[in-house]
Amino acid sequence: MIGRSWGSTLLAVVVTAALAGGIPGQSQTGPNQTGAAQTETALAGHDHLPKPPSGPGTNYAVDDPFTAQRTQWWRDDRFGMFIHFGVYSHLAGEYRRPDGTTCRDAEWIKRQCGIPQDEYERIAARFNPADFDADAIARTAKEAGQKYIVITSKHHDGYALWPTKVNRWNLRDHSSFDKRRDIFAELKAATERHGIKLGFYYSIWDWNDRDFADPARFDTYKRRMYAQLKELVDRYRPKVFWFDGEWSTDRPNNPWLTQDGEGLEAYVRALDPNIVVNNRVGKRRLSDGDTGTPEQTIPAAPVNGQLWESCMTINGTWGHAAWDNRWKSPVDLTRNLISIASRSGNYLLNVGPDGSGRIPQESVDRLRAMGDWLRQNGHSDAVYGAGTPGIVAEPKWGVVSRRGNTLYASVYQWDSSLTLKALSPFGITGARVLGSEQRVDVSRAGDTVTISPSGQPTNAVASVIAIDVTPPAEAPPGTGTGLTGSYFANRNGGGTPTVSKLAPQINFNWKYTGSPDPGILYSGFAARWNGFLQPRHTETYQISTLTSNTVRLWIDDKLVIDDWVDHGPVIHSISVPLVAGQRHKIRIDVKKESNEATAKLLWSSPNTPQQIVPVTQLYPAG
Ligand code: JFZ
Repeated sequence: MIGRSWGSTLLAVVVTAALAGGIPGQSQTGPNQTGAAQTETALAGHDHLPKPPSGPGTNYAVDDPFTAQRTQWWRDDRFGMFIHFGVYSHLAGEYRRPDGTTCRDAEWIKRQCGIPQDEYERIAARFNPADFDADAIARTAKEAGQKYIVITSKHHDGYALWPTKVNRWNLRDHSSFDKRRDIFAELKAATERHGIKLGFYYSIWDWNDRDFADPARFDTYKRRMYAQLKELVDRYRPKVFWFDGEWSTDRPNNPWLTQDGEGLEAYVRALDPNIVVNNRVGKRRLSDGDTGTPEQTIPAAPVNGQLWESCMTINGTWGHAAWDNRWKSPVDLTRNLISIASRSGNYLLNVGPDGSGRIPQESVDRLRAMGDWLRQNGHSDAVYGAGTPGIVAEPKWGVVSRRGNTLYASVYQWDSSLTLKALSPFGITGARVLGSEQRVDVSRAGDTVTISPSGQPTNAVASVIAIDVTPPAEAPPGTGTGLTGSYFANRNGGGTPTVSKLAPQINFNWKYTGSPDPGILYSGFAARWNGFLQPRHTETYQISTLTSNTVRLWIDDKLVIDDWVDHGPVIHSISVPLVAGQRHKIRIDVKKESNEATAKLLWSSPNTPQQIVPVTQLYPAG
């Protein structure tokens, strides 16, 4: 993540420096208490926070996010609105120092421009988003085709946008805003009215809390954070928690560790098991949370091993900056959305309301243009509920998404002859240009499919050609019950297994404190799975292991993945041609020596979006 383009040289330099820090003992101490006084009484009401499971026998993998009912909406919706809003919005991106010089930034302005705490608190005291119109925001999202909203509940400056009882550093207790108003309650009601889901960004890194940077007092901070998250869940029932600020840095020092992520993720799931959690809950690894968070960038292909969502600015900054006129064009923004959907990702597109609470008109205009494209000719079918095509490669002239057995070719560079490379055999029963009566001819030679539209493009952003396909019949679901699991209370998998039991799926996230069985300590163990794997399609599968520590995978007695050196969470993938219905011998060995343990077995194929290998396709040994 580090060093990715921000579209702003200034920010890039600044943030890289910030992230490269993390030198202990360099944490800034400042007069940071006045407006933020966390009294012990404030915590008194939060003594009974949920206690998530942990310890031997715990598997933190709650389900397969690729296929779970819980994540279905998120996988279908594809397009969300990110909102960065807070005290910094009031400055509109510019701080005038007492000596008359100015400094520019956005949501990092307090830190990057060195605004003293007492001064930032005076600025907060003037913050008055009186024009915050939740209904208008929800309508703007709706008209754009955005299906969910993720708003900053607390950014790095620690300022809460809801009336938290944990401290007074919030919009009700420290602002010029109407004390009777609660903008999150307003947004919750408005999003519900318009059928939009609501989620919260929450920064772990906190520049304000006096206990944050002190490792000795960090647990006290964590309790406050837990209490705030419980408030957000109890009051507003969010569908998403989008964590941030999990990285190691200084000024103030960030003591957050992967161990803390284990606890936080389990805690959030204990608050509400249906919440979709991003990977910054831990340390942005494939084993953290449900969703990957590429920032200001679009992956060239589906992310291997995790659901994903690209978050991007609509200009160049997250928080409102009046000077930032680097507005992306509606064409680029719309194509970003289509391209992301064609790679099975989501697009979380940011707006930064100004200090009065209004989304800048330039943003509203661009969002409306995106909605116009989606509404026109039924283009939305190429996006919602659509994902990677699998059976064709991404062409040069645009992108192709797939929903069921229809391919949607979104053409950026129109031509009377458009070729597609087939990655597996399929038939074609028809093709049409959405919003046009023109004839579309389809011909094929080897693995090249040529689509020849007879007329003009229908849209300058992207014209969509729908192609109905018939992939070869798949085998019916198997009758499998899982692999035979052998679990050893030693690190080399020697001797008689301590525990033997069926593993319906290989979908384990034991992390630090969990283990395969209450009788097996997390300090070190080994696991082995034996049995048979049964594909449903005759095609080349990609089989992947996502593991921490070490892994070996054999298919048909052939060692195909061999990583016996202690490692962090990594994914290894191999390609194997398989035959529908045939059973292939499979064996997986993992061991845990220290740190975390994860063991997942995934597959994908041209006609199988990536998923944890389902139980019906796994059979026990013998
Ligand atoms: C983080 C925040 O700092 C930023 O203000 C914004 O909220 C964004 C969505 O998320 O930005 C980051 C975090 C980490 C890196 C870059 C930007 N990084 O590791 O390079």
